[in-house]
Amino acid sequence: MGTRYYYITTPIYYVNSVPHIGTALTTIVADACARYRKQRGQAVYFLTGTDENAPKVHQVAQQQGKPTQQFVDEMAEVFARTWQALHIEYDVFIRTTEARHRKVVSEVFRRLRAQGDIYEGRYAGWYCISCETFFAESKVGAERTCPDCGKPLEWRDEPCYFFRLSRYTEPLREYILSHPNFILPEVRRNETLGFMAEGLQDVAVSRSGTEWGIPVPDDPHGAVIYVWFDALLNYLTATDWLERGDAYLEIWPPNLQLMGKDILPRFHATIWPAMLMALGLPLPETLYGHGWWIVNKQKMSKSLGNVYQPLEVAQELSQASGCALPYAIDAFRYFMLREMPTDSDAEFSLEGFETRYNGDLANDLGNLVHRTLSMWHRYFEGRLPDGVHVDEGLAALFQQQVARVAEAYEAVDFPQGLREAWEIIAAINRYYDEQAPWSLAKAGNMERAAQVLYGGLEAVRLMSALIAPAMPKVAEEIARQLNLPGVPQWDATSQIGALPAGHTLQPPQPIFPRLGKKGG
Ligand code: ME8
Repeated sequence: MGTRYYYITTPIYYVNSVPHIGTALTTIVADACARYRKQRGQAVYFLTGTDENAPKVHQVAQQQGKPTQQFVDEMAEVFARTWQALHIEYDVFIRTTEARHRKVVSEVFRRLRAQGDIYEGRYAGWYCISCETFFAESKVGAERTCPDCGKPLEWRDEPCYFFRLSRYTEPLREYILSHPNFILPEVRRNETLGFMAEGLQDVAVSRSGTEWGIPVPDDPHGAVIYVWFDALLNYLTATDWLERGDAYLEIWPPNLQLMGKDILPRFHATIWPAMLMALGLPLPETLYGHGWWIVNKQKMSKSLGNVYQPLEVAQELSQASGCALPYAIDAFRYFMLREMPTDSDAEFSLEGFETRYNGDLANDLGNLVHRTLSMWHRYFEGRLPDGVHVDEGLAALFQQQVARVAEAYEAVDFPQGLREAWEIIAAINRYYDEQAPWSLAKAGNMERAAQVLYGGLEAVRLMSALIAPAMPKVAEEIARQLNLPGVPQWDATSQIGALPAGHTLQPPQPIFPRLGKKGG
């Protein structure tokens, strides 16, 4: 077998609405994980895409008076372009309307039906078209509204195919209990075990009355396959499982599948692994479910008018501060990761974003880079003299922080990783205050001034490496100002004092202009 890839996925997003800060969160976290792995020299296969076969997608296309295929083509383009604009470096953008995906889904359906894991029955119950889910009479109350989203339900009574999920309750429970990293963070693992406590019920995996979707193979009633059964298989389609013999094992199984908490217990941590068990395929290594962004303590929704779009947020920051757009986009990525909801939900607000921008980016990071390079130019004409090295205490702190950042990034804990990285900036600010390199230079103690500024410069070089998963364009710009050929690989962070005597620096250029006070 050739290269073994680190396989990382986001969910595929429904195309009935535009990308927002919720879908951007999952995608940016995935991108940061992918970039971190690449910086460590690993081969990465990063998959994202769009979920296009849902009846609600068809419904919205009809409301807009567009042929559904045209609508999904246009929306897939909106998603792909948004992710590219957010500096997302995915390897494959999959769409569930692709022929190769339809082929995989039909084949899986056939195999599971042939082995008795899919059987024919009848479903009578209340159906939520928005959640694509059936609910038992006991769950819907007198109002007949969806227990999940609150929208009105419709009564359905139809022949239906079922996936024998109940059969996999015990094997799955055992798997979860014996693989502590299978579901992260731990709250999600507990939620999943709670969800399974009374045993999993067989799920209806076909739908009648819609022509949009992947047809159930050889079905006399013209049913289509349930959109979740279809959508989950995208992760397998992307490996060319049916086409490449054993070569798909270079990619399969996924190392890290990221998603929000809402689609973990019911779908990714139960139906999905059960489908893979039924197919005899290895299960993903880790399913990670983050929390949600809430706005003013409420769920984002079109009707409340509190849905934020990532590019608009970044553009506003760029206009208000004068920060170049690529760096404003990186600032947005930084905010998503620094404040990322992990275990619980987190509040998103423009004020919170602006505070982080002014504090962490303009005052801390931007200022460190700018004042360090300025002093090198002012006192040393931007050229490193002979004999400089980093003070011992500082070098030890750098090494400790780099290790802590790596540990947090590996655990998908970006808030923690970035906090640890910012400790380096805080340490240099203290170091400059204590050592006052400007006074040393004024007093003519150039040897010591160079020594102190060399510590600061190393911090800048390390920061360029440590922020790269979160802010790739800013990292490149810092590397350019340092006159490095590119952002340092992760290995280069273990070597403290890598910039040699004689190395010259580019003139400093501000990256994050401060936002003025409101109205000022
Ligand atoms: O669920 N905060 O697609 P989707 C954080 N097509 N995350 C949020 C969020 C918020 N306010 N709102 C949504 C689907 N998300 C299916 C997936 S995969 C085989 C099929 C996250 O377009 C949500 O948790 O509804 C999930 O990870 C993704 O956005 C869902 O997007």
